[in-house]
Amino acid sequence: MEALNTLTSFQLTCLLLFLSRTDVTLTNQKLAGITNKNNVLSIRGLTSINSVPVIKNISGSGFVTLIDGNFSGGSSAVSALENTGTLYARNITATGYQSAIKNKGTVLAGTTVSEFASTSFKSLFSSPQTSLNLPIADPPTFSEDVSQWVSVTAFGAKPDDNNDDTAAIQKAVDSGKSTIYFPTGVYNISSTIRIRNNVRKLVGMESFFKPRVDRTMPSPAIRFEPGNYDGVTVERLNVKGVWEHSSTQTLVLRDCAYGSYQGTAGAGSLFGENVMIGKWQFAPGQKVWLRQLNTEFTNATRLINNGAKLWILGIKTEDPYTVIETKGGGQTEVLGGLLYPGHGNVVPPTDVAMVNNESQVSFVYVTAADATNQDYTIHVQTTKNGVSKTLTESAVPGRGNGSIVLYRD
Ligand SMILES: [Ca+2]
Repeated sequence: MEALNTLTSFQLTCLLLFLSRTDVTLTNQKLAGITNKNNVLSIRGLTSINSVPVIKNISGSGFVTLIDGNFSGGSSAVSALENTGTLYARNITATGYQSAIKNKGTVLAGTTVSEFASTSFKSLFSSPQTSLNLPIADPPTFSEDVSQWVSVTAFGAKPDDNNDDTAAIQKAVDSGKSTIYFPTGVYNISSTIRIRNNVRKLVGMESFFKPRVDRTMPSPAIRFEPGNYDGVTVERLNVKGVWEHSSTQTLVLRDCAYGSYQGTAGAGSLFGENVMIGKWQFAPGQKVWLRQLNTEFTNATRLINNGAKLWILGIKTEDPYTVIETKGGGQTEVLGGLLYPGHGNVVPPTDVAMVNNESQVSFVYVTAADATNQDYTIHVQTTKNGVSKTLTESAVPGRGNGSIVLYRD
């Protein structure tokens, strides 16, 4: 649990252009737990002990996605959530307040909310006007004695010297220790690093895997192979290459960046938390939970969900191209986020933000655009039983030059 009660509402307003958090507790605020003006918040697991409103979403461009809220101590003179912009809320309980939600000046009766959207879901086919509500899981946690940690430098790896570290890193991986750590700096690799045997955790310190100067990165750069534990966790490691998930183990990527992720057939569950990876491909049957996802640095479709169950809390993009293609009977649920397809440039009108090919999706997101031609013209293209339909920009509410998209099919 994380307490934000030392931040004023003003500070929060300044901090959050795009934020997705889980398990936040707010107590004893004076005016509001969170005041949001224009920004995009995606929150799961918000606890509040306050008499004042928990969230004031005070501008037309403000966009709040909130699931699993438990609010107590409320004043009967106010509602817990005061919305002027766009609000999507699910599974909310408010105790003491006059109601859970006051929407655009109207007090909505009830102190519990199973699902509320201030603007209706769109569908191109006959579908319920709700999110998919996919099951949510949290990454595995474990504690480990420091005696099980070892540095790659103990096996001869040396950061920042432009000499190859592949053999030394592989020796550390195969040493029998379960946590392998990488003191800060750049490690040069020339062939795939195979994560296997007794490894349970890789800990970087914003450390990089890169090829030597004037060499090319091996592919994959890092491969997660079958090992002794149910899961492998990677923290604060930057890999400028392919991350290949080739085991049934659960993989957790936390505060990692660069490259692309590839889940191979039979790959285990994947968790991503605050990860900046541009391209992702998930395998049939995979279960994927991504929170605070930033997909920069790509010039093609960003996420390809081929028959997996993909859940995202808070996505952010820059530049055009398709954001998510869902196919093979996959399921994709996006809960909150900011797409910025123009990034100062014209977006090709043929680009489709979300492609749904004979699969199931629900999306809750907004776009930001600096000019009218810098948004997606086509937000969703859904094909069902061979019939394709599109949801265009003109069919959804505006957000300045951008769009507000709630969609289900
Ligand atoms: Ca080196």
